[in-house]
Amino acid sequence: TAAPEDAGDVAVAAPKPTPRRNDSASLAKEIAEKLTYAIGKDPATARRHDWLEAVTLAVRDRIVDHWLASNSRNVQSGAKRVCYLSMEFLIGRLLRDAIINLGLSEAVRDALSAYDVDIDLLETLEPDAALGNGGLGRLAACFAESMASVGIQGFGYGIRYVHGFFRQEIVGGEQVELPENWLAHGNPWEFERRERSFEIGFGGKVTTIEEAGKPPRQVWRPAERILAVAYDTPVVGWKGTRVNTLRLWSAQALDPILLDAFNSGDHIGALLEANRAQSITQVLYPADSHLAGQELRLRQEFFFSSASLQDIIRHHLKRNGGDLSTLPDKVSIQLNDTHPAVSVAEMMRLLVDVHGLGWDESWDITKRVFSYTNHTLLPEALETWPVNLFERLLPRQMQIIYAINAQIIREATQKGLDGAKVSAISLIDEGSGRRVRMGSLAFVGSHAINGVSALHTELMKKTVFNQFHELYPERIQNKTNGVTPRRWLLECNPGLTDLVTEAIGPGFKDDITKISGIDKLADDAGFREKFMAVKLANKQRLAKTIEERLAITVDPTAMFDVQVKRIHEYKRQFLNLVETVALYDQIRSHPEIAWQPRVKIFAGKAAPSYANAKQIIHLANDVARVINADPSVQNLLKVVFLPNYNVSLAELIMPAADLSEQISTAGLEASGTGNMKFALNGALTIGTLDGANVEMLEHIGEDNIFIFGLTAAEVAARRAEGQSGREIIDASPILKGALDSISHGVFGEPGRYNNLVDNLYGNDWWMIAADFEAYWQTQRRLDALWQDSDAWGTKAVRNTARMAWFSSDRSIREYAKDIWDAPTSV
Ligand code: NBX
Repeated sequence: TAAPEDAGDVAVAAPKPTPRRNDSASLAKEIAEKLTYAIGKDPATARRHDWLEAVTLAVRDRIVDHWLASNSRNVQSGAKRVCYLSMEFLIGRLLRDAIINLGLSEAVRDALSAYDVDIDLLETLEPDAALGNGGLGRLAACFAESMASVGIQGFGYGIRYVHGFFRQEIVGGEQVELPENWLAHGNPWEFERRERSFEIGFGGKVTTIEEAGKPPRQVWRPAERILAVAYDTPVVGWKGTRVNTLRLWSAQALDPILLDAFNSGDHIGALLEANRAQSITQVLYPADSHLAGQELRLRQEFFFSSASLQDIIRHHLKRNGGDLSTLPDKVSIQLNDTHPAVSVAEMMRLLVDVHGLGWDESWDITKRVFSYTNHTLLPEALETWPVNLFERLLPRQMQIIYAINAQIIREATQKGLDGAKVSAISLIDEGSGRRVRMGSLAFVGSHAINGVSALHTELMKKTVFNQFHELYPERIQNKTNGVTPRRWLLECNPGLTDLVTEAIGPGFKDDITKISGIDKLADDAGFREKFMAVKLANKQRLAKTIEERLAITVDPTAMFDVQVKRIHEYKRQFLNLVETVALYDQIRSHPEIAWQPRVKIFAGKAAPSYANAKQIIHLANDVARVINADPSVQNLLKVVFLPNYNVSLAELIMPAADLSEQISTAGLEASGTGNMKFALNGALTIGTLDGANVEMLEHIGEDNIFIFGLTAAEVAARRAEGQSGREIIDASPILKGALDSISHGVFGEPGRYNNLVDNLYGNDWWMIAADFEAYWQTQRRLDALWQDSDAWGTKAVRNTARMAWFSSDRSIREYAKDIWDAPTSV
């Protein structure tokens, strides 16, 4: 089906167009031309959306110049390709990212000012590409950008969801989920590649073919076949030196027309078939912490895995004289969590059944090609699929999984493992109905398995993958997460970027480690004042948004205390809310204390089926409503829940935070990446010794970060003892008072929050009662610090100065060196 991307079927020596020029006059002229000839609008009557599209198309032309150049460099260098397989790419808006990375900010601004059009305003009209749930999806987006920026031949593979992560509205204090429709006005960033499409099968039978003189072969004859069509989006790296490709697959009926003819007389039936095919890529599953378990989800996983592998193999065969034995030298495939783990079985099927390689050689190739990143230890989030569902949908892949399992168990028994240990490494969980363990499949099919922070990696070795680690001690390694400093500093915080440039020159934009140059300025009163003035301006900008969206007036000089992330019990927004209520009580009963004005800002989405998380959102809104209406605390405490948290809102919030809440129950947050974005933008962190907070402490220094609470080991010990929260609550009047007002109806009907509160009296699983006192005291230390604005400012500057290590460029270079063996700077 596929035509090669570098050689068309008509070879014409057409003149090469001259690359686009980057001066504002050329841009202005082209933007007007796009408006007229690509969009068909008269500049005199064009709407803002038309201008946005015209600017996007003009910028896109410049991207395409770099893209084609990168692609032909790829062909010439033959350097190793890194394929990042992820169900989610939470990329957000792309226009500003492209403009900054191409160095076009000034030129675009000037070009548009000639027409009296404001680029900042246009940028806000672009819809967010919300093809992800949270940290995992955003990490994939940061990594894609970093791969282009550090010069890796990177390929992102994922799904082109028609509907991304749902839009959240708050109605009567509660979350309401509405469909998201990012493609409603078309998507100028994507290029449909109809010629790049692959058949994907489901169901059917496996038959054994016996031919004289040949070993028997297995042939899978799927009952259902659909088409995966590629949509390519360019990924622009820093300075545009390299433009990589994000290839997202869309499901289509194999042949809608034929189908139509086949069903002649039954047009409706034929269209239903087409719809059924398309349904695979209609919507992103919005659950980030427990498995959806639906058949459609497994279909999505297989669909994009199979399409990506077929594409990778096709490309390799074309470039390498049809020799698959060299695949591991030329390609690395990173599995982003277990969502693409079925790839291990599908790769084996493609190598053995389709390309005729032997089993052992195929297994060796598979292990050398794949590596796998784990993002969670939460047992309820570990993916498993019922064997019977798997077998019905993917009969050949299930056979292969059994064969791999037999081989692994043989290896283990040879190494002397006994019964219980063997069942721990089995790919089939025999416990609660037979289920395929996707984490185990990903593990055995990979040469490297990584966690996303030092602590998380150590816990992986001790818990979920304990037995595997004993068997294969060299496989697990750590790769601490990072965030791209382009989006999370240069783009979202132009004020701070200009200030740093003025102070130490622009070199930190090319190499973020140079930002440590401002460390010595932390004690310079003049610099500190400018730094805090930038912060204040960012806070004013956020205050304006809060006023516009919620009609709540907040004082930009108050401490902005922020917790934004997915809503989850382990992330403990509830702990923050209990502290908020306690503070509210204390402010009213102790007017003699020098309370510091605070604005508590929350945002985040709950999985639609996660009742407790939805209760936490309800409580946040109830608490906000009551406190904001109480004149007795007016200037000292405000509470804000900003609806519909997404990448764009994060870009507004991160630069405006004074205090970053990273307060998960220790041992449960694999890494966190919001923690990094806040600190890079000069917020101080209040946090537990969890995930990457541990490493942030090492880099930022203990004087500049506020750590409290139980350690992961202490949490594990307490859980084992099954300690209840009752004693702690009864001994703490402040905590007890807050919990009483929450359950007795101060913030909504009495009893509404009984479930949340009763849990604390019971086994306090998330250690909210256990950590409350330490959290409360640490917050009061922060109150004291806030009064000393010089001391606060010094710490804020040091945070920005010392966060460079948490750049995703560093993470990606580590992956390239230790896991992929792929060159950088190509
Ligand atoms: O991945 C997150 C972790 O919770 C963070 O600690 C970590 O920083 C981040 C990047 O490594 N995990 C996450 O976001 N998971 C999901 O979004 C998810 C989505 C679908 C699903 C399971 C988890 N089925």
